Amino acid sequence: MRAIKTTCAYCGVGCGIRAVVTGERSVKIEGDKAHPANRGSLCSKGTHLGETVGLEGRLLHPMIDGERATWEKATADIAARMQACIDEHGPDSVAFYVSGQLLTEDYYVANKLMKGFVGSGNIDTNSRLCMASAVAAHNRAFGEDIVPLTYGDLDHADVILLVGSNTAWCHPVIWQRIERAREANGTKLVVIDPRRTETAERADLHIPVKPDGDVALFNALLAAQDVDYAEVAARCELPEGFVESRTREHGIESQLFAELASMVASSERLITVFSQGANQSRSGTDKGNAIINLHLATGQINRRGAGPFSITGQPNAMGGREVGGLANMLACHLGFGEQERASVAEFWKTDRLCCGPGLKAIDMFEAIHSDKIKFLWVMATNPAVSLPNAGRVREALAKCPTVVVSDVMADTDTGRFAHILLPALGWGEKDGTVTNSERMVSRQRALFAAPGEACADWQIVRDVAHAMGHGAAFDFPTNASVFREYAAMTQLSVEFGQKLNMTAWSHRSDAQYEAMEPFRWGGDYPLASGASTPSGKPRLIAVTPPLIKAFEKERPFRLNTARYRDQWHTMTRTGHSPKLAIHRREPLVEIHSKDAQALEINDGDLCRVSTEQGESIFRAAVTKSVQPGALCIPMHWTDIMAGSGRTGRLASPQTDPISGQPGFKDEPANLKRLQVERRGFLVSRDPLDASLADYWVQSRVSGGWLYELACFAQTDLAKLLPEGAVSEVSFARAGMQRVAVYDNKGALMAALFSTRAGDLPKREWVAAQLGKRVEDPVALLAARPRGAIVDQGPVVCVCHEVGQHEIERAIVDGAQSLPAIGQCTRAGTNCGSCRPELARMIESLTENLKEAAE
Ligand SMILES: Nc1nc2c(c(=O)[nH]1)N[C@H]1C(S)=C(S)[C@@H](COP(=O)(O)OP(=O)(O)OC[C@H]3O[C@@H](n4cnc5c(=O)[nH]c(N)nc54)[C@H](O)[C@@H]3O)O[C@H]1N2
Ligand SMILES: Nc1nc2c(c(=O)[nH]1)N[C@H]1C(S)=C(S)[C@@H](COP(=O)(O)OP(=O)(O)OC[C@H]3O[C@@H](n4cnc5c(=O)[nH]c(N)nc54)[C@H](O)[C@@H]3O)O[C@H]1N2
Ligand code: SF4
Ligand SMILES: [Mo]
Repeated sequence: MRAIKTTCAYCGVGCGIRAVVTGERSVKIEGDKAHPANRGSLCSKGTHLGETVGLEGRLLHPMIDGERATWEKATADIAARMQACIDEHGPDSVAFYVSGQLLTEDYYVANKLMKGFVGSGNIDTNSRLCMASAVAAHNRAFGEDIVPLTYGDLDHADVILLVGSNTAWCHPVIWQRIERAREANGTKLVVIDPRRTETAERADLHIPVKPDGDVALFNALLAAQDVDYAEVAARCELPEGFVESRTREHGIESQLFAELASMVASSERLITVFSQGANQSRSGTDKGNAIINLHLATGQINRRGAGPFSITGQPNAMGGREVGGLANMLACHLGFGEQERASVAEFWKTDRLCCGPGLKAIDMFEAIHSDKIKFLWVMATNPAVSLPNAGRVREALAKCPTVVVSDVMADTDTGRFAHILLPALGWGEKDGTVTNSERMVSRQRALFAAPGEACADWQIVRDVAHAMGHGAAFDFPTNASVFREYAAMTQLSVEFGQKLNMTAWSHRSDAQYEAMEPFRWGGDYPLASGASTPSGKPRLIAVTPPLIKAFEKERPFRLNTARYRDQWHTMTRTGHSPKLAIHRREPLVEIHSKDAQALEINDGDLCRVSTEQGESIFRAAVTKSVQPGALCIPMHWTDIMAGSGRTGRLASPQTDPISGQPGFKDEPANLKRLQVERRGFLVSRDPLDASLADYWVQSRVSGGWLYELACFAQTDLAKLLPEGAVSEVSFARAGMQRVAVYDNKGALMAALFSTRAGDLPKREWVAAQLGKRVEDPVALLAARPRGAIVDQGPVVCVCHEVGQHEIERAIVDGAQSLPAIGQCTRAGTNCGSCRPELARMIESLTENLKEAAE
C-alpha cells in the first residue's frame, strides 16, 4: 500500500492529506501531520473524501451533442468553432468561465490561451462570486492582492473578529485552530454575523449586525479608537477627508458596541477574519476596506498575531488570482497598463495579446443574451446553479451557439446545456499545485490512474491550443513544465514592484516538482517591507455606509444564503457520500419563531420562498438563529438533487460596483406555507425520476437513495416505484400507504411510505435494508425490526455514527465536557466537525438539569 501526500479537494484552508491507496478506487484518508496548514486535522468533508472517489456518475468520455466522441474529434471541433467565432465576430465573441477548483497549471494554460492567443480578456472565474471584493479591497489598500499574514498568527492574537464567516462549518480546521488558541491563551472571539450560527454560539461576543451594516460598524469602531493621525500619515497614504469620513452610526445595541470597541482598543494583537458575509455584498469592496482601515490606522498589521485576514473558499481560489484568472487582471498580479502588456506579450511571444480587461461573470452571461458572446467554455464550475438569477443564466446557456463544459460528472445542471462535454480528471487523479488562504503552495497528487478517457484540464486546453495552431507557445509536455513557465513569469511581477515571486521554481526539475513540499510565497508578512503602491505605503480608503433600503410590502423578508457543514456547493461530489448526507437531507428555510407564528408556519412545513427573480420550495426550520424579518436558505441544491430547492434562481444579479461581485446575502423575499395533500419518503436502490411529486429531494444512503416527497394535489406516489414483487399495506382513513418492492431474489429494491396525516416512520432502518434479502416483510412495512428497538435519534457524530439520544444519556450521566462525551460515546473524537453541536447540547442539557434541580 502506498501513502501519498496530497491536499484536500475542498476548501481554501488547504489541508494536507496522507492518502493510503487501498485499492483500484479506494483510499484511506488521514490528515498530514507534517503539513503546516492543518498539522494532521481534517474536517468531515476531508475525512470522508474516500466516499467520493468512486466512479458512479462520472463522465468518462467526450460527448458531442449527446453522443460519445473521440478526443481528436472533440478537440478539433472546439478549436474550429472557436476559430470561426474569432474570424467572424472577433476575439471578444469567445469566453471562458473557469473556477477556483482548477489547479494553478490548468489556470495558467487557460489564461494564456484566452488573453494571449485568442486575444480577449474574456476569461473570468467563479471567484468573481467569492473573492472578487476581497481582491479589490486588497488592491486598493496594498496596491496588490495580498493576504498579509498566516494561520500561525491565529495562535498569537488576543482578539479575533470573524466577519461574515461561519468558520465552524466552512473552514473547520481554521476553527479548530482558533478553539485551541482560545483554550491555550484565552484569546477572545467575536462573531459579526446577522445569524446566530454555530460559530456565533461559541463566541465570547456575537454582534448581530444588520445585513450590510458592516461598513457602518467598522467605521464606527475606528472612530471609537484613540488614533494619532499624524503618526498614521507617516505610515500610510491618508486621503483628505478620511478622518471625517469615519461615520459613527453603527446600528448595534449601544452596550454591545461599547464592549466590542473597548475589546478592540485594549487588544495588542487583533486579527479580523472575513469571508462571504463581507465579500458577497453590493458593498463588499468597501466592507473589505473598512476592515483593513481599522487595522492600518491602529497599527494592527505586519506583525505577529495581527492583520486583516480574508479567507478563501475554494482550494485554489488564490492560485487563480495569482496567475490572472480574473477578467480584470492580466497575469501574475499585473494589470493592463501599456508597459505591463508589452512585457507579457514579450514573455508569451505573442502578437495577439488582449487589449484590456474582459467581461466579469455576470456581464459575460449578459453578453450571451445580447449576442456578443457566441462561444462559451465552462470549466470546473456549475453556473446554472451557482450564478445569481440562474434562470436567466440558463436562458443564456440555452441560447449560446456553442457551449463547452469540462466537468468530472456526466450529469450536472450546466452540463445539460453543453454541446460538447469533456471529461476532466477529478481529485485523486489530477496532479498539480494549489495555493491556500495563507499563500501556501502545495501539491495535489494523483492517487489513481485516469478513469476512462478523462484528461487533465490543462492538457485539454493545451491540446485545443495546438489544434488552433499555437503549438509553439503551448509546448508543455508535463504539468511541471507549466509550473516552471508560470514561476518564471512571476519575474514580471517582481519587475513591476509586486511581491508575487515564485522565480525560485522556474528552473526546478520535474523530479523536484514531484517532491515539492508546501512553501509560502511572500514570507509571513509580505507587506512589512512596504506595500506594492508607488509610494510603498498602504492606503486608507474613505468608505461610507451603503444606503439600506427598507423592503417593500410584497417582499418584506431579507433573504440570506449560506452553506451547510457537510455539503460542498452544488453537491456534485459530496452529494454522493452517505455519511455527509446525514447532517442535512433537505434544504431548509430558517425563519424566526415570531415570524413563523404570525404566518402560522410550523417547523417542518413546506414553504415557497419567492423573490423578484423566481421561487423555490424549502422546508421551514423555525429558529431563533435568524433575526425577525430575516430568512436563510442553503446554496447547495440543484435540479439533479431536488425538484425545486434551487437558491440561485432567487438571487439578484446586482453587483458591487467596484469588484463586480454579486450580493448573495440580502435579497427582498416573501414566503408562504404550502398546503400538502400527501407526503412521504421513498428509498430506492437505484436513482429514479421523482418528478411526479410536487416536492422531492434526493439524498444518499449507503444502499442507494432516499427521496423526501410531497404532493399538493392527489397523486399516486406508488407510480414512482420500479417493477417487481410487491408487498403493501394501506389504511384508507389515515390515507397511509406503505409499499415495498423486491427483486426476483427477494432483495429490497425500493420502499414507499406515504401518508395524508400523522407521522411517518424513521427513515434510517428502512434505508439500511436496501439491497438486502428481507426475511420479514411485515417488519419492513412496520419500518422497524421485530422486538425492542433503541432509537438513537438523529445522528450527531457522523464519523462514529453516534445518535443524539446516546449523547444526551451520556450528558445526563455526568459526561459534561467534550472530552468526557468523547470518552463515553466516541462522538466528536475524529474530525471534530460536530464539536460545536456537542458543546451546544452540553450547554442546554446541563442548564435544563440545573433548572430541574432548583
Ligand atoms: N461546508 C462547506 N464549506 C465550505 C464551502 C461549502 O460549500 N461547504 N464552500 C467554500 C467556499 S467556496 C467559500 S467561499 C466559503 C464560504 O464560507 P463562509 O463565508 O463562512 O460561508 P457562508 O455560509 O456563505 O456565509 C457566511 C456568513 O455570512 C453571514 N452574513 C450574511 N450577510 C451578512 C452581512 O451583511 N454581514 C456579515 N458580517 N455577515 C453576513 C451569513 O449569515 C453566514 O453565516 O466556504 C468554503 N467552505
Ligand atoms: N446563493 C448563493 N450562490 C452562491 C454562493 C452563495 O453563498 N449563495 N456562493 C458562491 C461561491 S463563494 C462560489 S465559490 C460558487 C461555487 O459554485 P460552483 O463553482 O458552481 O460549485 P461547484 O459545485 O463547486 O462546481 C464545480 C463543478 O466542477 C466539477 N469539478 C470538480 N472538480 C473538477 C475538476 O478538477 N475539473 C473539472 N473540469 N471539473 C471539476 C464539479 O463536478 C462541479 O460540477 O457559488 C457561488 N454561488
Ligand atoms: S477544512 Fe475540511 S474541507 Fe477544508 S481543506 Fe481542511 S479538510 Fe478539506
Ligand atoms: Mo467561494
